Amino acid sequence: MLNDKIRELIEKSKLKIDSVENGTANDLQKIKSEVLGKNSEINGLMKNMRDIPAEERPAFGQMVNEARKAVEEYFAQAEAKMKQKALRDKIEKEKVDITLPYQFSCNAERGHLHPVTLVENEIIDIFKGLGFEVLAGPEIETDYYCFEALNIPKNHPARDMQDTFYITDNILLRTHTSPNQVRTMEKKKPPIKMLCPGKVFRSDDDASHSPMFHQIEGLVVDKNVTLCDLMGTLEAFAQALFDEKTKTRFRPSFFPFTEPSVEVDLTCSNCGGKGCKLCKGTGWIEVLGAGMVNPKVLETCGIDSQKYSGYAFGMGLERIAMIKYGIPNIKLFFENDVRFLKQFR
Ligand code: 2U9
Repeated sequence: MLNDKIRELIEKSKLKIDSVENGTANDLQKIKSEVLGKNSEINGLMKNMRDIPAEERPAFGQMVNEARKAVEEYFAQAEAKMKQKALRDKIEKEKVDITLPYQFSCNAERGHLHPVTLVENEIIDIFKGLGFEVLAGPEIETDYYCFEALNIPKNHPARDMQDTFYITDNILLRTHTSPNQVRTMEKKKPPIKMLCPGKVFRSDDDASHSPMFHQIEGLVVDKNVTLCDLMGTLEAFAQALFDEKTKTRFRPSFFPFTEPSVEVDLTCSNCGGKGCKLCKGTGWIEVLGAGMVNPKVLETCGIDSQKYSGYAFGMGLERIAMIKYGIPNIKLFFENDVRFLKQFR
């Protein structure tokens, strides 16, 4: 049991600790040495031990220890409270309203999206509106996913060393985003309605070809998917990307991964189909490749081609941006000349 004197001492110590409630951490440390330090009253009590009869010493010692513990705990609470308050004050002082518009200084220029990104976002928005989901995949691929699974036989020109950047005999930089559709079909059961944007790599280099460029490919696999679905979807897409007067023309073509295959021309966005320099006087511009997914490809990916059919399409984003903005050379996209880039602000 604590006797009155000790109880009084505890209360006195607590009051001292309370007195620095609004003080600094330094003030608190000063009080600590005053109430618990070498020269504190509590310590002094221990020194008085020899004046106490021997039989009362253990009980007295215990009382003093309990008193010290009570003051120590009270001090620890006060210290924690002070730290919390300091943190709250700091947070309050450093509060930033991230919703406020940025204050531009007069000569700081504002950045903006690259024209290829602008076109990519626009195309993604259109297809999202038609129910497509966007799924990206790896840029480094295996021979199997890039060629074999897509019915591109060993002697096909697309596998030629001239077109493909090989890392090893089996590993390469993808030449199209199609391997990602193969991977998706392996993992997911139809219905599949996906869009795959991304970088692709081909050993090709002139005014309209770059060794790295961007593609967007689409794939739809479900029951009863027909060429009419493909044609209607691409017509809706073309009209959303250019304008509602844009017409589509489907020419027979060949790709190993689609059967039948088509190349898709749009009426020239520059002259509206009358004929100009951009469309070389024809009124038409080739914009997409497409077709019905070859049943062999569906089967390779584990999809029953008796039950399901699909269509696929692909386009080069730089080509679309060149047509849309009248850009004469693909290299302009990659030189990062601000005089060029600034025009897409
Ligand atoms: C799977 C099955 C079929 C994607 C397709 C094209 C036609 C095509 C070119 C356009 C311009 C490539 O960037 S470009 O040079 N693409 O002509 N792409 S059909 O067909 C697929 C894809 C994945 C599983």
